[in-house]
Amino acid sequence: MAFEGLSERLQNTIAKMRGKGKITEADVKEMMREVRLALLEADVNFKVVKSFVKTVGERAIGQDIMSSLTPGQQVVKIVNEELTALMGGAESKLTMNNQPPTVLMMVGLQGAGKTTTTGKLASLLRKKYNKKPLLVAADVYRPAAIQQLQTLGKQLDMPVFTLGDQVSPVEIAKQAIAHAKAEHLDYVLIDTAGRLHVDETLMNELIDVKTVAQPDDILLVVDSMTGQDAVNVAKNFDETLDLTGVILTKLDGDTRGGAALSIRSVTGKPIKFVGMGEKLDALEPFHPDRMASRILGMGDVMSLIEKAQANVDEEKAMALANKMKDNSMTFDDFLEQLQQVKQMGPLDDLLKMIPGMNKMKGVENMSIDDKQMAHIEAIIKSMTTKERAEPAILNASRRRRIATGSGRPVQEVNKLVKQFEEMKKMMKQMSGMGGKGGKKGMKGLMSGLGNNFKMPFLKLF
Ligand SMILES: Nc1nc2c(ncn2[C@@H]2O[C@H](COP(=O)(O)OP(=O)(O)O)[C@@H](O)[C@H]2O)c(=O)[nH]1
Ligand SMILES: [Mg+2]
Repeated sequence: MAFEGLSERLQNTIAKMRGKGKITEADVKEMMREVRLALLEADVNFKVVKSFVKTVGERAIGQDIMSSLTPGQQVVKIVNEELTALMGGAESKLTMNNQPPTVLMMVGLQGAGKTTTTGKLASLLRKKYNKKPLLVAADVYRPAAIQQLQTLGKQLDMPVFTLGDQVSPVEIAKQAIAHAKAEHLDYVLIDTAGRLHVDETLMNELIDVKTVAQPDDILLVVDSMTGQDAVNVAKNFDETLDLTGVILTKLDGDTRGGAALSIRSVTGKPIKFVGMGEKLDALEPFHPDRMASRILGMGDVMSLIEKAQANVDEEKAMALANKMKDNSMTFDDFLEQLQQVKQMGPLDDLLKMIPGMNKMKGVENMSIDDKQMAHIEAIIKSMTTKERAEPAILNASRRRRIATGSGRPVQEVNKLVKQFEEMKKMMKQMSGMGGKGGKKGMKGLMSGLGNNFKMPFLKLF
C-alpha cells in the first residue's frame, strides 16, 4: 500500500493532539518535528519538507479559534489543507483543443509506464468522455515497442498508427496527426521512446517531435517507486520540454510517497493522473484533496463512490439496499454482492478509502480472491432455495450436507453462515444510524454514498 509509513506516522502524530482541549506552542513544535521526520522518511524533497513544516507550524500556532472544532481537529485540518496545497490544490484536467485532434505527447524514461499509460489514458478518454483516440507508435528504438502498443490497441479495440521502426518519430507524429484529422479522431496520443537515463540525444529528439506535433499536453510519465529520482527526472524533462503535467505510475505498489508529494512543488507542474495497477482501467485522475485525506486516514469517500458508480449495477444495488433495510437479504443476494464488490478491485484498497477503516483491525487481511470466491459460491450453490432465504434453518445436519455437496470443510460452511448473520446484523445497525441520533461521520458517509451503496461487505472475512 502506497504511503503506508507516512500515513501511519502522520496519523500517530495527529492522534496525540486529537483529544487535547488546548494545544500549546510546545505541542505544535513537537508535532512539527514528527511531521518533518515522517515526510523525510517518505522520501519527500527536503526543501519541500522544510517549507511545509514551517507553514503548518505557523498556521497551527496562530490559528483562529473556531468554535466548531477542537484545537486538535484544527491542526488536522491545517495539515490536510497544506498537504492538499502541496500536491497542487485542485484537480488538473487534460487540455482539450477546440479544433480536434487534441494532441498528447507522452514522455519519460524507459520502464516508467509510458506505453501502458498511453493505452490507459486512451481508454479513459473513450469511456469517460466518449472520445475517439488514436494511439501513435513513435518509439522506434526499443525492440517490440510498436508491437506492445499494437497489442494494447487490439485489447482496447482502438486504432494504432505506425510507420514501422525505419521512419523518424518526427515523421510518424506528423503523419499520425494528419491521419487523425482525416479520420475525424478526437485525440492523438504519441507514445515516445525512453532511455535508461536522461540524455541529450533523447531530449533533442523529443524537442523535434514537440515542434512538429505542437502537443496540447506534454505529459511526463514517472515511476513513483523511484522516489526522489522521479522528482529529478521531472525537473530535467521540464527544463527541456516545458511539461504541462505529470502522470505518476505504480502508486499501487508500496511507494513511500515522496514523488507524489514533491513533484508539484519542485517543478510547478501538476500531477494529472496516477497509475494504480497494470490493468488498462487502472488510471485515476489525481485529486490532491482526496489524496491528502487518504494519507491522513480520513478516507477517500469521493473516489470510493465514483468507483462504485462505475462498477456496480445500480438497479441491483438499489434492490439490495432495500432488502437490507427490511433485513430480508438472502444468501443469493450476498453472493451477487460479493461478485460486484470483487469487480471493484482488491477489497482492502477499497476499505482504506473509508474514513477510519484504515485503522480498523483486520483490514489488512481482507480480500476476496478468485479461489475464495469459488469456495463461497460452491457452498451457497449447495444450499437449497429455502436454506438460502432462511439461514436460521441451517442445523448441523444441513451444514454437513452442504459441506459434502460443495466439497468444502464444514468449518468453512459454519464460518460463512456466521459472517452472513453478522453482516445482516451490522446492516441493520447501519441503516438505523441514518436516522436522528446517528453518529455524524457514519451518517454523512452513508448519505454521501447514497442509496445505492451501503457497503454490506464490510465485515466479511
Ligand atoms: N503495478 C503497476 N505497474 C505498471 C503501472 N504502469 C505501468 N506498469 C508496468 O510497468 C512496466 C513498464 O511499462 P511500459 O508501459 O512498457 O513502460 P515504458 O517503457 O515507459 O513504455 C510494465 O510491466 C507495466 O505493466 C502501474 O500503474 N502499476
Ligand atoms: Mg514504451
